[in-house]
Amino acid sequence: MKRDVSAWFGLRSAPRALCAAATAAVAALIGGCGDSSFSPSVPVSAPTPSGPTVGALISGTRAYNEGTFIWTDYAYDDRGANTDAASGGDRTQSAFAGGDIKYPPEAAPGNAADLIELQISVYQQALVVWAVLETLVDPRLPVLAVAFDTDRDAATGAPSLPGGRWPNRGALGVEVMVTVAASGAQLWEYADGAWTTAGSFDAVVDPETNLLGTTVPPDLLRPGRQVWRAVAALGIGSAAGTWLDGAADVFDLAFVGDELLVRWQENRQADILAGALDASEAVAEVDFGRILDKEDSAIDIPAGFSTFLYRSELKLSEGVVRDEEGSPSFLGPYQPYAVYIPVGHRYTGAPEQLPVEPDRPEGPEEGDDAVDEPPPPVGVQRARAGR
Ligand SMILES: [Ca+2]
Ligand SMILES: [Ca+2]
Ligand SMILES: [Ca+2]
Repeated sequence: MKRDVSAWFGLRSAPRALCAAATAAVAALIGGCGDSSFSPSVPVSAPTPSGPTVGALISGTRAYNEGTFIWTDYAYDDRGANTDAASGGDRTQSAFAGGDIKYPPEAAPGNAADLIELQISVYQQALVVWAVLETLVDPRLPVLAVAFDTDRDAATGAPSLPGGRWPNRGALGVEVMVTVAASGAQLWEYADGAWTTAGSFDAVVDPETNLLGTTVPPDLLRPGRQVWRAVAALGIGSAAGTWLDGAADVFDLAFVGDELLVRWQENRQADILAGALDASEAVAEVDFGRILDKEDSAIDIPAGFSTFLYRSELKLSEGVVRDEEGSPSFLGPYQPYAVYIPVGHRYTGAPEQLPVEPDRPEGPEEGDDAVDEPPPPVGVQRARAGR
């Protein structure tokens, strides 16, 4: 479902036919978008993921899943930059750690820019980007940017994303960026020290499935089988504008993993957003050859606690709502829970029997006839991860 948000942004999504015309015109202007055998055509639209998530939902992990590169984010880590760190507070202290950015009142019930899963795929040579959000009530709010360092050289391209709301430490080096909002999707290019828009096309922002995404017309950009470095940020739009023009905040990043099991697992992300940790910590390599080959990679998670996400079937109101005492209720469908992987075990995604060594009763020593037949193991059924 796509809603008219022209009252907010003063914009209206261009009709598909107009987008096609604009796309062809831009392609003719910029040229060199890929191999010369390709003819400009009407933009394609990849099917909307029905899941809407793909794969096991394990926070802080990357995987290739049968044609989709997936990043699974942490839930409720949409707390933006650690401004305490930026102002000299000790970020190793819990009082100062983590993000400090609050949603404005017009973003009620909050949690409006909380990435759960980012999916990158290819459909008929076109780059496809989908984001699943924890909360998507007002389609005017979320604004997603996925930027690519196409030459895998941080020294070339844009050092930062537009808007200045992420004062990153270390250059991102991104050449192109795809943005998705209810007002439409755009491809941006960085050249001669400035970002410019290379094309506008349709976006999906769906409060029913909590999905937002787009298919980039292949006339404008085609990843082929290249390996690109990627960075993705989620913020909001307001009546004054979006985070991409500096008028609102960035709340969440993709690809920042290895978070401690404290707060909302956003300490590293909040320091990256504050410029206290290097931006390269928020970059992932995306291998489009592995996507085209429909590779299904294993998720390697270390022994110890990992955060999994459970998608509730309950239809709640979403957002973070506080009662009269100020106690919050977290009403999005994706609920985090911790899973402990014992040392010596690997997560495979399949149900597993964990043998438990029973207390050996007093009795015959090993080698006696009575212990030749070992007792059956006590089975512990470990729940299948994800859905
Ligand atoms: Ca998140
Ligand atoms: Ca670059
Ligand atoms: Ca995040």
